[in-house]
Amino acid sequence: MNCLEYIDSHTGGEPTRLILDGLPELSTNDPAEAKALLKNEHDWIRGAAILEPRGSDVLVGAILLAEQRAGANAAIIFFNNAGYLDMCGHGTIGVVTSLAHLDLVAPGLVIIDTPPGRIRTTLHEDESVSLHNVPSYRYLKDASVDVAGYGRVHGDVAYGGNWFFLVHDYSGKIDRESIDALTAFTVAVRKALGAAGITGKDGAEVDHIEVFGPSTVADSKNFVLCPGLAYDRSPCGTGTSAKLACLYEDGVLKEGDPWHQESVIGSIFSGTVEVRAGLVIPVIRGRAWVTAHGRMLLYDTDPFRYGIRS
Ligand code: PYC
Repeated sequence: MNCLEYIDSHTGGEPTRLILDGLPELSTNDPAEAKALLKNEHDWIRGAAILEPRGSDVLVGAILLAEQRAGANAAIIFFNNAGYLDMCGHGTIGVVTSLAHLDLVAPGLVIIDTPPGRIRTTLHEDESVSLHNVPSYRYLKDASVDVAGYGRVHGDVAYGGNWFFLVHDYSGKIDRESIDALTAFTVAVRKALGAAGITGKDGAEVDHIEVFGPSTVADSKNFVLCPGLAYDRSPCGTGTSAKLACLYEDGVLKEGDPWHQESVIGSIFSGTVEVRAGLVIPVIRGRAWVTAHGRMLLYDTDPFRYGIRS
């Protein structure tokens, strides 16, 4: 029987499951190499931890590698029900909060290595976490795509640690009552982007779709469709980073200006941009709470020990 030790948290309502122990030995502490190994040789961990019956489509998983490179506090690989993520903002906030709960890190600077690079985070005295994300940028400005049932839709393709399509012309409501309509629209947009061959850099799939509307408590309210069919309960750290990069490039936001992004369920991240050597580094701040710490048991006789796969 395999046994996976995990700790669960949520960041603004979006859950993160950090796998702490029970993992096979990986021959590397390089997160990009570890991600490829996990994907190609040990995908059973993702299935067991995230898919039903132990997980759900809403969960984002994170694997804490047994070893990290010099200068880092931890090395993390993120994944979800659809596959592996490059980076995850809410997940990073959840991971740092979980590591603090386990007394593995203290308030102050916490360095996390991820596949696209090293992330400098700060665990603040008020238990919120801020993270300096990977360099973020707009790749395509005002691209247009014909979306079946909705007509022509315009938006930016931007990178914030994952690839996003930031829709410009959604006029529906962004609230909890509209989640089915928002999901149907964003799924149709993603499908249309794929059919039209609109991608990120080097042909990367644009697998996150983000729509915006007015907020009464922040600068903007969003709905983010994640890879698969689940939506982000948080304002999405990488999605907010992609938005900040576009705002900066449009001259709407200057370096150091504050931005508050509300999620569809009302949780808020604050953010700003720093510019280093011409690169836009979004800084995202939010709060997570630990919700559980336990062990998943994978009996050899359980036909669904590695998840219910379609
Ligand atoms: O916060 O970056 C994020 C994120 C990506 C997918 C779900 N949350």
